Amino acid sequence: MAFPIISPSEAAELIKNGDNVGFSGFTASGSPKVIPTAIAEKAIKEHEEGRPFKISIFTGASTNRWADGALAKANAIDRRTPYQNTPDLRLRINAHDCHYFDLHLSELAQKFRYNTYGDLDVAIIEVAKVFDNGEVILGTGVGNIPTFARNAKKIFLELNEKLPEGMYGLHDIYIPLDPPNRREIPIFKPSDRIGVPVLKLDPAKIAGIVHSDSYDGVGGFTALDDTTLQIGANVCNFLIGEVRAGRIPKTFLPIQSGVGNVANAVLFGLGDAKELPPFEMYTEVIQDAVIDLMKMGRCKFGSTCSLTLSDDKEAEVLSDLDFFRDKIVLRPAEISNNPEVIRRLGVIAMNTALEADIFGNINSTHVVGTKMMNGIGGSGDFTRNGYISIFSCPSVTKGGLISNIVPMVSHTDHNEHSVDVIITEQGVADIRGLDPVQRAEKIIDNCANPMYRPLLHDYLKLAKGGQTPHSLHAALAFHTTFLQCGDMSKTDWAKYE
Ligand code: 0RQ
Repeated sequence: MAFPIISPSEAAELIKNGDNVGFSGFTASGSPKVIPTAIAEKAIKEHEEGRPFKISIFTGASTNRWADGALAKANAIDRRTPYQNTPDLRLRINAHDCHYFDLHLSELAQKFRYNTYGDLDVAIIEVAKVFDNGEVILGTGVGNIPTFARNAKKIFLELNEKLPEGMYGLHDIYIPLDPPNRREIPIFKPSDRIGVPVLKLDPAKIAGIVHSDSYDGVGGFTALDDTTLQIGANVCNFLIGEVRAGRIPKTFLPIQSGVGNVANAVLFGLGDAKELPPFEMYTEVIQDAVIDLMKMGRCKFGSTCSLTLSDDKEAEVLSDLDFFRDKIVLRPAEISNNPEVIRRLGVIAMNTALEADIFGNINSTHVVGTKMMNGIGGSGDFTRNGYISIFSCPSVTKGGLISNIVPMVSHTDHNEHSVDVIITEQGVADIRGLDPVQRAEKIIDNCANPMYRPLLHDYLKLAKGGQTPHSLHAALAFHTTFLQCGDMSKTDWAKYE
């Protein structure tokens, strides 16, 4: 069956104000590129002519500057979930121009299958190859597209010239049965394959194919510096200690790592930690550092939802697929992030905090408690279910004006019950088995920056009450002081005594 070849603007014309639209991909990887830009252009025109035009966008995770970026700039996004990271969309969300709801990434597909958010009008899918029977080879990120494609009334494909047909075999497409008929998801090691290498679409739904020709446009990482290198080294030393003590088997356990500069530095550190055996990953994103670790033989296998690579690294992988094909599997988000599988495999979960409090609660999403940064992403899926759950971050931000260790987090994403270890460049606080006050002493002494340690100890003296002492009056004083004068270190406890 020959599918119509259309232009991005012809596709955009078929998308209506108020539509629910599902995008392929996970992070910028595998996200559509040209149709969203055309939708944004249409939105600008509609707005100029006085007509409303906004769509709701459902994804695997964040997307890219041509999708979230362009559509946010055009103020064309009504509802959005589950994770985002473009500056323009962040601005729209915090200005309430866009109704964003943050969700654990593993949950969206099932919620769609039960119609929680209404019908899906359109799915836009980036592909490497379209077969005449409607089967497609997906791109560098899978996300929730198997479910979106099943539910959508109409499908547009973006056939990206940069993606070689040799990607065949990287993907493992599987949709579980839903409750009450759900069976075990039969993954017993990261490399187990349980599905099929192609996504089968209903040919009758394919409304058109649009050509595109660009890499994913993943932003580069900030160069490693003394702080991030030290965080990486501290994480590795902690893991080595766990293996020596027999709390992690000598054969090691699969690793998950979040996204961002800190996560990249932690992965870089694993390359040098030769006392740790070559390891496998059961994770949601594979960043540049992992590709280097695979080439060095340090990372043996990666199960992931996406290859979140800078353009140069993406080109390197796509031109050497024979090397990578037996080392990588790309899965849908509800499988890469599946709590059942994460718990079964004993995944070592490593995610990044904006701030941690002295009792072990984590804020990963809200700057000073109110401004959405990116979203929880998969950090909750992995943290709650990991064998060991680690959070890392620098001890201070903005040259020391912000302490990332605070008396009470200004927003809670991960609570003390799920967090095992907090790591900064200052050191490691293993808080397993400690009561709240013991945890506080350890986090302050081992993780807080020396310039903030006296203030944090003084807070503990001020704090009163039961098992978890607090001064509810003073608990957010670091944040209110920062909002008043731009420097948390100016916090004055005398005002709260
Ligand atoms: O801001 O860019 O203006 O300088 O936050 O901070 O140190 O570069 O760290 O790139 O690793 O991102 C938590 C945001 C960290 C990310 C977060 C400011 C800081 C800087 C970024 P600038 P860094 P990273 C994977 C799983 C979500 C949860 C998760 C994230 C910017 O890792 O989104 O892990 N995680 N999900 O200056 C105010 C503080 C701050 C602060 C840092 N305490 N207060 N600003 N910043 N700490 C994702 C997926 O599932 C796909």
